[in-house]
Amino acid sequence: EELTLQMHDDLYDGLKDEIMEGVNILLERGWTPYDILTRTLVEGMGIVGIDFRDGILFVPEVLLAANAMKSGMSILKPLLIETGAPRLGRMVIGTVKGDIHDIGKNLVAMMMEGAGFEVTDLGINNAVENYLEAIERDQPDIVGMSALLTTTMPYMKVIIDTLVEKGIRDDYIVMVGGAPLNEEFGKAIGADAYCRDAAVAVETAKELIA
Ligand code: B1M
Repeated sequence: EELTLQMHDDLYDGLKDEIMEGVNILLERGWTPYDILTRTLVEGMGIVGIDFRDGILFVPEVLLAANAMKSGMSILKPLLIETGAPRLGRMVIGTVKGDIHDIGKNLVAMMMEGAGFEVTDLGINNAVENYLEAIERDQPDIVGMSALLTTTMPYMKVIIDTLVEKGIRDDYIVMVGGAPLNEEFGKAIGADAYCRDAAVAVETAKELIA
């Protein structure tokens, strides 16, 4: 599809209005919100990520791309959240301390809500205290953590270790995700599950909560 390629370019160039227009056109063409999300926005951000890594794009450009992606997501959000599904459980999710990447975490939160979970989104840069406070307040079934940096992912273990110390680790399903993580890391830090993407997060949550 030509428009998806165009949208990859528009995202790369941080063209917010064009991204919003593209999303609306694809919706009119009958694309599902999920397909639009994965095939235009997530794929497009993958391309941005490669050139960011290779020093072709820099932070200001990537920020523009991220903002364009967020405006596209804002159109899709109500469509993804809209659900007649019965409430399946509660989740608290946040990006861990030192890390300000939030697009993936936002996507997981949206898809979880769409699947019928009540989600408290703690936002970015969360110290363990933030998780503890939210856990106490909301009594979630699931605690979700996101990290996009190799330097911040170890902090997930700090959070899990704190839950263990407090004797409440087993009261919650702990799920982790983010581009630099893998299955092995999830196991090593004592999480219940590593989730490769938002769809896997939803499936895993449903499985583990049943
Ligand atoms: Co950053 N950045 N960044 N960045 N950035 C990465 C992560 C990087 C891989 C780029 C690169 O070099 N190729 C690299 C990390 C390298 C490393 O650690 N080894 C990097 C770097 C270095 C940095 C800075 C240090 C750059 C600098 O300042 N010199 C800096 C750090 C700031 C900080 O956090 N302290 C920085 C800043 C930024 C921006 C602000 C410019 C911007 C973030 C904007 C925002 O989020 N609001 C940004 C972006 C956009 C990226 C890339 C290009 C894209 C991330 C993204 O949004 N992807 C990224 C490159 C990449 O990831 N390949 C990169 C789209 C999103 C849908 O995917 O987040 O992976 P993702 O989420 C997926 C899954 O991972 C999973 O599901 C999601 C949806 O399917 N998932 C979960 C994620 N969280 C989950 C939680 C769960 C379950 C599943 O819980 C249950």
